[in-house]
Amino acid sequence: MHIKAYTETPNQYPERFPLAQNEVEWSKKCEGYAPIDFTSKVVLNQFAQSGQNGWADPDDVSMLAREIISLISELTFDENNRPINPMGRTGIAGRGLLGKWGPNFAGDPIVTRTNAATNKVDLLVIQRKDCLQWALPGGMVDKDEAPLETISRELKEETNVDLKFTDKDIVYQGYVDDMRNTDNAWMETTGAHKHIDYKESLTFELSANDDAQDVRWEEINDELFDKLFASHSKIVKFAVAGLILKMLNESISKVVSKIKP
Ligand code: RP5
Repeated sequence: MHIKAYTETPNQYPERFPLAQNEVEWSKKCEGYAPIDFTSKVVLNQFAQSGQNGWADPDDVSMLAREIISLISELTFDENNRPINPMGRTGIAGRGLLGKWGPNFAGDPIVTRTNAATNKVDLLVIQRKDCLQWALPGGMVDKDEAPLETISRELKEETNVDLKFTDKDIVYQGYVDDMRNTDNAWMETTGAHKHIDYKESLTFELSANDDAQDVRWEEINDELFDKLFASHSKIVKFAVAGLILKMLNESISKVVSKIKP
């Protein structure tokens, strides 16, 4: 846990409190654990400017006008009523670059195609402007927005691809090992998958916009898994497993239909 958070912390973050693997779980002892409390000025200014209507919570949790609920588990709170990261210690307290106390919800589209030229499965990826890493074209859930709406909106904004997603497309809901995570604020996402016909994919007019500086199809292989942002490889693996099962089922149905009684 916290592999990316620990090894790829954003530049503006203070150093994370050194933790051994067996000190991450809150139930395990961690002698003298004293993480620096850090919330970015960007986050504090956002609340100062926009109040409860902006994307950032007040720094004083007692002023929160909402309940803090996670997709993962029931949350526990510290002596100052701040939510505690259910996946364990991260070495930094506060919210870092994240606006919300507790889970910060995102939506991630996983769009794949079987490349007729290579016979391999490709994934639609963007290059993020903030860290230059290749990633799913996802983003934060806006106020009063359903995650499936976020997924379509972010896909359109970052790649110019227009697709609608339904509950049946959801392949992942849970924690994201994101470099911005802290002991009191972390990412949770919903990932939804669509496998597109190759000919249809050729009609897409790909264009990188918003938080993306590049967009392209990349073959799904170990090299891609090694470089994808945050937990995106794990989310794509769930989608690929579902795709393989679907293809297997279709092949079995074809064979069965040919068997004469
Ligand atoms: C990741 O950060 C999520 O999986 C999602 O892709 C992304 C949302 O953050 P922004 O792209 O809005 O920075 O944890």
